[in-house]
Amino acid sequence: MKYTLKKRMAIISSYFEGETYGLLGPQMAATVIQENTPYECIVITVTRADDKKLLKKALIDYLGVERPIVGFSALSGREDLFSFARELRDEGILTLLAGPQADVDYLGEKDWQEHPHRFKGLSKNFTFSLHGPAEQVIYLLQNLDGNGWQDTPGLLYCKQDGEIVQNIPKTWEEKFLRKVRWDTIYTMGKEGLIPLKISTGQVLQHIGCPHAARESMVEIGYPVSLVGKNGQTVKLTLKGCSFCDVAVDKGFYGALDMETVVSQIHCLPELADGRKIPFELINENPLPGLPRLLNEIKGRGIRPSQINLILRADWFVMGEKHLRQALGLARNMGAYILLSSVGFESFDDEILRNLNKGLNVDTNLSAVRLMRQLKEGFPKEWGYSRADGAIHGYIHPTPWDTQVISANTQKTFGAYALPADILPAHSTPLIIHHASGLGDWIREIERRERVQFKRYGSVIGWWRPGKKIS
Ligand code: B12
Ligand code: SF4
Repeated sequence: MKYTLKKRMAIISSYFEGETYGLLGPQMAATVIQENTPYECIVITVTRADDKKLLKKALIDYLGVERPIVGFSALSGREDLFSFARELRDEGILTLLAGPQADVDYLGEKDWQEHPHRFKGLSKNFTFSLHGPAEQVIYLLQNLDGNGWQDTPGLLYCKQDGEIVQNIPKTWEEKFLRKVRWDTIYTMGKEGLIPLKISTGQVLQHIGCPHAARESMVEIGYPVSLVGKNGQTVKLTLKGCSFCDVAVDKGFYGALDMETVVSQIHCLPELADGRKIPFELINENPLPGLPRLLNEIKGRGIRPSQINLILRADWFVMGEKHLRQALGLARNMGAYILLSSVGFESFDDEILRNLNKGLNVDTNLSAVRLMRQLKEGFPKEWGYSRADGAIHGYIHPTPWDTQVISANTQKTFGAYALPADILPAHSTPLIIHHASGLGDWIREIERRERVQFKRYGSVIGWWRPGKKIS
């Protein structure tokens, strides 16, 4: 790659081998940095298979000598990347943890000081952490000389005595969410960094999730691995699904205005025929506004090729009328709508309750019926199945699986032929991030039952019965 003479910064993100999707959060942050500071900024995708020695060499070649800064974002709990950050920090590079969960992952798990088996946080791996909107980094980069950086909004840093200081973050400002440069993303080639050509992008319409705006009191059952505790529960006040760290990280800020959304769509790269590349609309309840969005982009001469939707089953069923209208418009515009992921999560009511999903099996099955019906009416414009490229959410195993639940679930799978088109090739095991609602659930069980569940970095290992404390 060719380098300009500007100061340079890179953002490292976790990635899957062979993939070609863009990374909206890190790429939006890189855009904000390039447009508002003297720094050139690229995003480097790193898979588990990438050789860290080669990566370090490529990174150092890119950064040059002038105060190298490396940001990290969306690391998916990868301990290889936590160690890589620490290695860079120990060699004098300024490392910055940002993006979703940056605050709680830097701080560590609740009360870890009194419970040494808990996740201790990443304050030794990163010089700073920055939680919240990307534009906060502008102040940080402008004030690195002297002590001015200490006032950066959203900044977390560790004082010499080990105390962590946490500044209040700024709120989201739409003017910084309008532009994304999609050509800033790189991958490791044999000789060093090479540009990654992306084939799918993302467009942000909702920050956070409306389900996370509702507070509810939930009773979550004990894990079946704790023998003899059947029927016992833990009462918690939760916002959103109990496993979801987005609910905790972002809550619900609301919808972005139409101009902001259309401006992001405008930024997407084009296919050879001039249509925009497929994009995922980040909005858990997009159907009520979808016909208007399609009309807006049509009116401005933007031609979408494919829109991927990620939805909750209840909002999908409720939005049928709007979706039919949107599919009519899509037909007219030559566009395709893919229901790329519905978070079914389970086909058992007790498990759905423990996940605080806010819906039941009947709603999930109504969604399946509607998905299939729409294919009959809109065969060319509508996709929903695994064969169409959708990966619907199915969380399994969970701490609440019993033989009875498994047998009933298998019956439902058979009765509704779910393996044919709905179920993903592999289920996702329940992951308990330490800062999710289920993190509080498992810590309460540890307290009551005097047991300890093992930590795997920022994730709590619910799958093995806890070790008894004497
Ligand atoms: C859309 C989405 C996807 C898309 C696109 C991914 C992307 N990052 O663009 C797809 C479907 C591909 C995807 C896949 C996965 N995702 Co995803 N995804 C999301 C989702 C719903 C929205 C992300 C987004 O674009 N938000 C909008 C942007 C604008 O907000 P943002 O990311 O917070 O970024 C802003 C700031 O945080 C900041 N910022 C971000 N990075 C940086 C870096 C620096 C240096 C600075 C200064 C600022 C900064 O600037 C941005 C603008 O202000 C989030 C949940 C959420 N609501 O955030 C999960 C999320 C990012 N995904 C997550 C995960 C785990 C995954 C998967 C591993 C899931 C899986 N098991 O397959 C994969 C792998 C992703 C990967 N890294 O390879 C986790 C990441 C957890 C973590 N902390 O590491 C999240 C937070 C969801 C969750 N809590 O589980 N995902
Ligand atoms: S899992 Fe989905 S529906 Fe549940 S709170 Fe998180 S984003 Fe919202």
